Amino acid sequence: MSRKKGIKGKTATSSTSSISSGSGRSGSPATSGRSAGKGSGKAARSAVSITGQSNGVVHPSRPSLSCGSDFYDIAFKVMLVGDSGVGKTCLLVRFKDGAFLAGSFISTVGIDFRNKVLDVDEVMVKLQIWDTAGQERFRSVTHAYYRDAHALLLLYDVTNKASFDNTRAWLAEIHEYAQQDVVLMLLGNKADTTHERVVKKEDGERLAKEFGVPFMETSARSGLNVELAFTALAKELRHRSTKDPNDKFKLHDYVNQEVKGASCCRS
Ligand SMILES: Nc1nc2c(ncn2[C@@H]2O[C@H](COP(=O)(O)OP(=O)(O)O)[C@@H](O)[C@H]2O)c(=O)[nH]1
Ligand SMILES: [Mg+2]
Repeated sequence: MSRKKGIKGKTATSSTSSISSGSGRSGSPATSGRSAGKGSGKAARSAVSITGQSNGVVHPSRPSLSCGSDFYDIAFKVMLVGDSGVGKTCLLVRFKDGAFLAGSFISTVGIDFRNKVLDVDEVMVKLQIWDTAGQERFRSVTHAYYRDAHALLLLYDVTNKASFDNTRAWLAEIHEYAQQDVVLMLLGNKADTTHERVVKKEDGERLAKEFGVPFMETSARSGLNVELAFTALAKELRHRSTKDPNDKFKLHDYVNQEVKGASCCRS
């Protein structure tokens, strides 16, 4: 296992599992196994000794690493991909800040990355979530973008059939450039819409089945399943990192169970 570095960031608390977060507009990720030598967080790095490296997962010695108000045990890079306008930036902002940003400003600008730390079974998991900052409009997302990703969220917009159809092209890119064991999930965003919807939930489910990936519909506007999508990724990454053969966590089962649970209780 490897060690990580601290994060620049400010404290933020969200409804369920997250405890802190930070954000950035530039620079390397705070941590990643492959890039353990680069990036920010020099202060924390110098204060904690490196214990080892494994599959891009960074493990500090206990107690948890601290840099400013951030504490975490392991860190991962998550990337958001999908056509321009599907809601990637809004999803990230909703997850990190609990807010919905309407309008065109956010879609033209985008952000680089945001950090958020989740408590997963008493392990503090830092997700460094990367947005594409607009490159996807020109299909110019660099291949290097995929390379260090531990997890990818592939989004389409349920009101935009082309964005749904284009998930195949995105998946081809992912298969070509991402790490083989990257954690992947398909999200049908803008599930809050009614009249504008053109992609049925069943279509998304069918496609996800064909891809062999977990699926859920989300809404950055209402918050539907946003926390769940990121928490599911964090759980999968955290369980993978333990390398415990008795660890029976299954991302598909977890997502199906949680999505079913949420819809059964909605009136
Ligand atoms: N109704 C609805 N609109 C959304 C949702 N998410 C994003 N949008 C809108 O879709 C547009 C594009 O969102 P943005 O996050 O910029 O997409 P990106 O290009 O994939 O980053 C903006 O006008 C958002 O307000 C959602 O969940 N529901
Ligand atoms: Mg964007």
